[in-house]
Amino acid sequence: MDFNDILKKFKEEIEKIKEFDIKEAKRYFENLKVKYLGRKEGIIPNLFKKLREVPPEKRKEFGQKINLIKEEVEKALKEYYEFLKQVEKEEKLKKEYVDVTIKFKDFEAGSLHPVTKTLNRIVEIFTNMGFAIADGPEIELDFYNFEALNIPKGHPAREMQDTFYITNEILPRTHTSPIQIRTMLSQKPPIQIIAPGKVYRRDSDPTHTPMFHQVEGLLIDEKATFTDLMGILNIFLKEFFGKDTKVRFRPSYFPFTEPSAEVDIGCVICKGKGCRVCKGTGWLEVLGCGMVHENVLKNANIDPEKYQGFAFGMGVERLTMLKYGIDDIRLLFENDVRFLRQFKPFLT
Ligand code: 2NL
Repeated sequence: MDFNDILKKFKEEIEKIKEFDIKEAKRYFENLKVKYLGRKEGIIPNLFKKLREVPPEKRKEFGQKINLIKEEVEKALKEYYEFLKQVEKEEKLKKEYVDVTIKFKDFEAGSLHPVTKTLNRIVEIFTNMGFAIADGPEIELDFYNFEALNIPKGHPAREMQDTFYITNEILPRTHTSPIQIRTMLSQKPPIQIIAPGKVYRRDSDPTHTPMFHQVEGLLIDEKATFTDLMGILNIFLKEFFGKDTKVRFRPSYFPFTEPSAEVDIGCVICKGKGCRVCKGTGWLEVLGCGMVHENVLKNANIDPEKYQGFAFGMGVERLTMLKYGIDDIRLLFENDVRFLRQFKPFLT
């Protein structure tokens, strides 16, 4: 048995690996490894087994030679293993590259929901005038939603605003006013905030949904007058509906403001001539407002001798409907893409 023949044969065999594709080469490599080094029948382990039959005086030399072959074989296998790994990696890179120039299916850009757009625009106009944004919980206590706002138990306004009571004391807020009560109780005047958010009322018809959005505003200072309120709302409405918009204030009543007013704009549909939308009056109601009632100031720990304030409130869905000429509020909640597609960014 010539050891050099074994080594020569092995080198020939492993060299052949280059003739195969990577999958076959890997299998061939494993077989070769078993053939030469396999513990049970491998050529080299078998040589070690034969060591016993070798005369003792030659055993050392024989053993050293086998070890040498073993080292050579192991070294070559290791090199080819690295080689296979490299080839495999390159093949994978070739096959799995990412084509960043690939042409894909045309897609349609989405757009913000019209109510979101209106809300964003309202917030933008008031923050530009120095109002900060305030937030609060949607599930409220009776105190913040009614009691503090001068709407005691048994007051007809509690019946007017049909409420989804959870318990006697806990309810989803029916307006965002409780945000302002909480702000007055936690901050010192001057206060100048808007309170946007979802509100809940038991109401459902072409102009009412059980959940809708409101933005209320509140300004408290040593000198805050009804004229300031009129000026701010006049600017807001001309910014929102256009600079030629007509604005008028009508005396009204809210339990939380005194005096109170409702604000109309010239009908956006008929420009004041009278139509179905404005019911022939030429005017559309868009806002409620007033000077904060002194009972409300007291409930919020603000001294009515030192401070005055004004407040206002508006429905975001209502403003959206008027601005875009939508006649049924439910269109804003159905999310029919044929409707929503009409509010692409370029339509503002
Ligand atoms: C409307 C009317 C209004 C207020 C909301 C308010 C809040 C506090 C104190 C006093 Cl904390 N008032 N809010 C005042 C007047 C009218 O909303 O028609 N909303 C849709």
